[in-house]
Amino acid sequence: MLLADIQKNITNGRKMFALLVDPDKQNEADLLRLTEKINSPAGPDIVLVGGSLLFSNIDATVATLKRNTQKPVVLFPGSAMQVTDKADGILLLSLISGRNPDFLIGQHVLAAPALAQSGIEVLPTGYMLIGEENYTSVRYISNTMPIPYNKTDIAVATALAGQMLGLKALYLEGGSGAAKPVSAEMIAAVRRAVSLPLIVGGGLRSAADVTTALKSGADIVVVGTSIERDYALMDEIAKTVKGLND
Ligand code: 1GP
Repeated sequence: MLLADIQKNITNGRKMFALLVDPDKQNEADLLRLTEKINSPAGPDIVLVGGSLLFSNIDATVATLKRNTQKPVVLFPGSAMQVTDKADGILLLSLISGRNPDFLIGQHVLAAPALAQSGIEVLPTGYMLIGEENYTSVRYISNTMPIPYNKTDIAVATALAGQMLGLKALYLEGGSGAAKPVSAEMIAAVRRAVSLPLIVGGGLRSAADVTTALKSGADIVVVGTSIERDYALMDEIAKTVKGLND
């Protein structure tokens, strides 16, 4: 139970770490090496799978992960094509920072019949793209303008609207491989404004970045690119999150 577990952790003051696996960046051998680390005591709490644009088959990646770990494997889809019933759940992302109807509701309509049949847990998530300094893949593919990096008031109003619309979680996205993560100020302001579980990712490269995001009010941090480059960073980040929880 993804949402129930997240809410329980929040109630207990326990922060979470999600590893993002991009199926294009990990071959079968990489995935097996990665799952050893995922299963270690210093592994992540959740494994997210997805990307803005995929060349490889998400189904195969999820199947390999599910065969090799007990950790929840959750879809983080770039489009309706990235759906498989092999996962434990899905962040059903509505790109509420943008004004592209396809990513607000269109892709969801396409995915809904398969999701209804799959029985996997659906977590309706308000997805907010933040930043203005570089063109990330998600910005190009979604054809939306992100909320400017320093416009905290717009981020707060967007988060509030997402909560009022009944979404169950919010994701502040700096963009995969972003030069700088979402600012501590913006995370803290959104945290003060809404009570929903708050996920923060994009451009988190170190234990220090993760600590800043969590201390500012994130409930879950997502790290992908930096761990793809250096698997050892996973231990460091997991230990940091654990240290904050002890
Ligand atoms: C991207 O938030 C995730 O959608 C993770 O970002 O790849 O920069 O860690 P990174």
